Amino acid sequence: MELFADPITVNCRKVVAGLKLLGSDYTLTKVDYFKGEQKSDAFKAINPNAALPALRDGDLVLWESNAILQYAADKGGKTQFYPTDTAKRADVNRWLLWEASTWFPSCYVYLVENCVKPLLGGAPDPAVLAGEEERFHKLAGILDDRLSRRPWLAGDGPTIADIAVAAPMHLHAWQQLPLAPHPNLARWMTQRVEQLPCWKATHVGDGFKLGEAA
Ligand SMILES: N[C@@H](CCC(=O)N[C@@H](CS)C(=O)NCC(=O)O)C(=O)O
Repeated sequence: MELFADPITVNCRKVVAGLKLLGSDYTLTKVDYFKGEQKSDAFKAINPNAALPALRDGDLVLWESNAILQYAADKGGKTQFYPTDTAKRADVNRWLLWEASTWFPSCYVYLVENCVKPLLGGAPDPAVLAGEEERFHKLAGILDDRLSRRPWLAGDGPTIADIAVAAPMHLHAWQQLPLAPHPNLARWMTQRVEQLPCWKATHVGDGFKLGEAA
């Protein structure tokens, strides 16, 4: 499998960490996000959305990070991380869909305002951040409630759902995500997800610096 990605971005880090969790065999072809290489004609022939990541496996060309995780898990027969039991799989699928449609867009506001804008010489817009607060706390509250009763989002161990939902908050300190009212969510992130070898190996630090976590 050939993965086209820039491991500093949310959805690429998600897939790189997920493939490591799954033990998948793949090669990484770097597409430089900040150089805008995802917008090149060559890359748009692979993903017409001009967005990262994408995967090629023989004749299959796949985009959408969560679809890539589902495919890699099924291909490798990794039922521990993506169960085949109908109800358990539906539970994981629910979190994958919710992450892409609902959770990522909310966390992304904090990433753009508090990380990307200052890095490019701008400043966060307090009105934009204030406007996101209510939605963020509603969504974080859903996760916090779920994680008050279980160590991982779905099942007794980590699944691709944990990797997917953690990715949009991967820079939570630099993003200044308001996690204080959500202790179960914060604990899951810092004491569960961030302790996984696949997460440590794909560490992204402030300033979008790559390198193994301390
Ligand atoms: N739903 C897509 C979202 C992909 C996406 O938005 N990727 C970002 C990087 S995390 C991107 O490349 N955006 C294009 C751009 O900003 O030019 C997925 O999960 O793969």
